[in-house]
Order: sequence, then structure tokens, then C-alpha cells
Amino acid sequence: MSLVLFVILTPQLIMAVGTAVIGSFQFGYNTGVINAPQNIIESFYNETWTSRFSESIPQSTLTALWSLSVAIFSVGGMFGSFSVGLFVNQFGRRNSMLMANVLAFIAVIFMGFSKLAASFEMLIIGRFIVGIYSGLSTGFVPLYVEEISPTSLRGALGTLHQLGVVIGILMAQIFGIESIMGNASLWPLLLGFTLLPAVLQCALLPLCPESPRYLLINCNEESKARSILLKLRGTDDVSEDIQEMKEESQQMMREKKVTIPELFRSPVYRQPIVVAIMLHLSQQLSGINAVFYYSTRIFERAGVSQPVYATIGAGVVNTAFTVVSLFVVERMGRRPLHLIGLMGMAVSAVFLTVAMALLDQIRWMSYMSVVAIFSFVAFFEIGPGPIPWFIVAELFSQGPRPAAIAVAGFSNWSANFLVGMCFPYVEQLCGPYVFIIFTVMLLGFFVFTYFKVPETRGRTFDEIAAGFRQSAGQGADKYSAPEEFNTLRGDDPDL
Ligand SMILES: *[C@@H]1O[C@H](CO)[C@@H](O)[C@H](O)[C@H]1NC(C)=O
Ligand SMILES: *[C@H]1O[C@H](CO)[C@@H](O)[C@H](O)[C@H]1NC(C)=O
Repeated sequence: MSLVLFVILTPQLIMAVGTAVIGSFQFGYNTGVINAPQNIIESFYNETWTSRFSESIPQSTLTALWSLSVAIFSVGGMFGSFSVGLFVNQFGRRNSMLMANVLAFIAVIFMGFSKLAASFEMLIIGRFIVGIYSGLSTGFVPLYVEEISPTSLRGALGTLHQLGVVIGILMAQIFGIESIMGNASLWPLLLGFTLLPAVLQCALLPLCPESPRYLLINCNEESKARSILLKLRGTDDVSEDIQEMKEESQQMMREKKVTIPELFRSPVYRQPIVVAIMLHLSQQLSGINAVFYYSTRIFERAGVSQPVYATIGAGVVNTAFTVVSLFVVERMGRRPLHLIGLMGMAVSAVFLTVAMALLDQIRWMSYMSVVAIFSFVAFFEIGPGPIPWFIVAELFSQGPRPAAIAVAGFSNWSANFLVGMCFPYVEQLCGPYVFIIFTVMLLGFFVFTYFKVPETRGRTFDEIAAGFRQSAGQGADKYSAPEEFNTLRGDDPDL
């Protein structure tokens, strides 16, 4: 097995994947960066407000402004993820990634100079723009990585996107330590750090190949696609890959391109799209971003004496378990992993709630809250973190895939916004019981996944589609013997 791995992992492939996932890193970094310096930036808001209006900022205004600064990132992300399709088909996968960096540069200027300009508006605008960039990246990167990877490694390399994200979060948390950049004078640098990866990516991307799949299917440039594939695969025979792509392209022509409204109207896609949306909602409404945005605050509430270090601990656990999932995801099916992850998170959330509720009576409950958050994060990375990506990409063939990914991205970011914006308020309302809400949702998603989500690992689009049609016709019993159905996708009258 490992021998095969080395044969397929050519330097070109490693380089291209590594460069692409810088985009994932940026997304993670900007997700996590706002967590640790919350108090410091809040006092900057307070000072700015005081010097403008000669009175200190009302607590409610501060909460609102802060939640907005955190959550507007997701509004940007929503716009970005909706524009992914426009870019990738017009300019190609690689050039789209290159162009998006313009946004990163603009965002850095806004965020990095907000303190100098004494303007929290600039910070908020910068968060919005870096959100757009992140929305684009989270669309570009998995698409590019999937299209340049050999089939056998698609899953494992796909998780590198997630790994890039969690390393970004971890770095942001480490840089956010007070003695590094999380202090009153250096926080603009902390936010402006995004500049460096952007420069690095701009320097490396021109050396990476365009996606062969894009060249072949979108541009009809077979010889270019072939020569890129030869380098990426490190073999002298890529006819199988080319053949596979051609088949897909033929199917696309038969299938015709699917728009977002059609996705919901056509009975062929309705079930898969509902599954895609629910999976992304399950990722966001699991409460993971409550942890990534606010864990320092949560640990403070839970009476942990060094909340920043606990936050970093959560980042380490997050990264470690992403690596674990990298290895298991190709061995185990997507479905069991997602189920295990959801259930584990639900149980952890219960422990966290108990720990926070009993904090005043029992001192060591603060340790239990740390353990509970760590295991919450670990289970996230086993299931709801990486799995929705796989399943959504594997549920749809080229025709409907861009539209499907846009819809999934939209639901992801809307839910992300909802959690980022509302969590501080809900927490004020519910106190220690706030994670009960996530527990209930997690259990709901568990039930949904159990009954509705098919296994997609190692199955062709046709088999999966046939499975859906079967279950639509027959009700529950499902997806167990896909090989029996050998239906062509194009033959459905509703298309
Ligand atoms: C804002 O700063 C002033 C002066 O430092 C302080 O008294 C006040 O409590 C702060 N307001 C908030 C909402 O933190
Ligand atoms: C959804 O959000 C998660 C975590 O916040 C992120 O890892 C993922 O890339 C996002 N997906 C999309 C489609 O934007």
C-alpha cells in the first residue's frame, strides 16, 4: 500500500496540492484569529468610541459590534462561495485561486490599518472582504485538489484541505498569545499576517499546473491535459484517467448543465441536494464554530485559569484528529464516520453542560469542561468536519456539481453566520446550558444521517443516483447493494 502511495505521489502533485491548501490555511487562520484577542480588540472599540463620542461604549453596543466583526466574515464567505462557479469555469481553477488573492491584499490593508485610523468600521469591512476571499478559497481548493488527484488518493488528499484549515486555526491561536501578537500594540499585525501566505501563494501558483479535468472538459484541450497528467501521475500512461474524464464529459453533454433552481425542481437531484444541505448544516450547527470563535470566552466562564492555552490545546487536538481522519477516511465509509462524529459530539456537549452547570459546587469540573471541549473538537474532525465535503462532491457529477457546491456552501456560511452572530446572545440567555441546544441539533442530524445519507465511498455517480431513485420509490431500505443497478443518468425523463 505505502509503496503504491510513493509511486503516485509525485513532486508535482505534492507541490500543486501544497500550494492550493494555502487557501485553506487562510480560511482557518481568519476563522480562529478573532478568538484570543477578543478582550483587547473590544477595548480598542471602547477607546475609539470614547474618543469619538466622549462617553464609554454601552455594553450592548459593544456586544453587537463584536458579534458583527466575528460574523460578517461569514456573510463575505457566502458571497464568495456563490461566486465560485463564475470564476472556475471562466478563468480555470488555478487562475481563479491566483486572482482571489487580490481580495486578501485588500483585506489586509483594511484590518491592518484599522487601529492606526482609529476605525472599527475598517476592521469590520476587512473581515467582510477576507470572508469573501475565504468563501472563494473553500470552493476553489477542494475542487482543484480533487481534480488533480488520482482516484485512489482523492479522499486522502481531499482531507488536506481540512488539515490546512485546522493548521490555520491553530496558528492563529498561537499567534494570539499575549506575548506574541495578542496584545494591545501588535493585534493589527496578528490580523494582517494573512499577507504572508497570500504572497507565498501568489509566488507558487504560477508554477502549478491547471487542472487537467478543466482543460479537457471545459476547454477541450486534450494534449495539454495529457501532458499535465503525465507529470502529475509520474507514469507514461494516463489513458485511463483521460478515458474516465472523457466518459464524464460525454455524460455531461447528455446531462446538460444544471442550474440552482433546477437542482431543487428535478426529482433526480432533490434528494441529494437535501442531503448536501443537511450535511453542511450538521457541520455548522454542531456548535463547532462557537468553540472556534469563542472558546477563550467559554474557558474563562468555565473557570479555567489559562483560557488561551486551553484554546491552543483545542487547536492541537483539532489538528491531530484531522490527521487521524486523513488515514481512516479512505478505509472506512463516509457514513459511519459521520455518525460516530455526530454522536461523539453530542455526548461531549452533554458532559460540557454538566461541567459548566456544576462548576460552583465542584472545583475540578473546570478540568472536565476542558476535556469535554477537546473531545467535542476531536469528534468533529472525525465526522462532521471532513465528511460533508466528500459526500457532496461524490453525490454529484460534473453537470450539477458546481450548483450543488454553491448551494451547500451557502447553507454552510449562513449557518456559520447564525452561530457567530447569535452565540454571545444565546449564551447570555442560557448561561451554562447553551450547549444543550447543540446537543439537540446533533441528535437530530444523527437521525437524519442514519436514515437518509447514502454511503458514497468507492461508488460511481450512477450507482449513487440509482440508490436515491430506489429509495424514493421504495422507502427506507437502501444503498446496500448498489451493483445491482446499472442505470444511466441521462435516461431520466425529468431532465
Ligand atoms: C470602556 O472603557 C471604560 C474606561 O476604561 C470602562 O470604564 C468601561 O467599563 C468600558 N466599557 C465596556 C463596555 O467595557
Ligand atoms: C463550512 O464551514 C467549515 C467550518 O467552518 C469549513 O471547514 C468548510 O470549508 C465550509 N464549507 C464551505 C462549503 O464553505
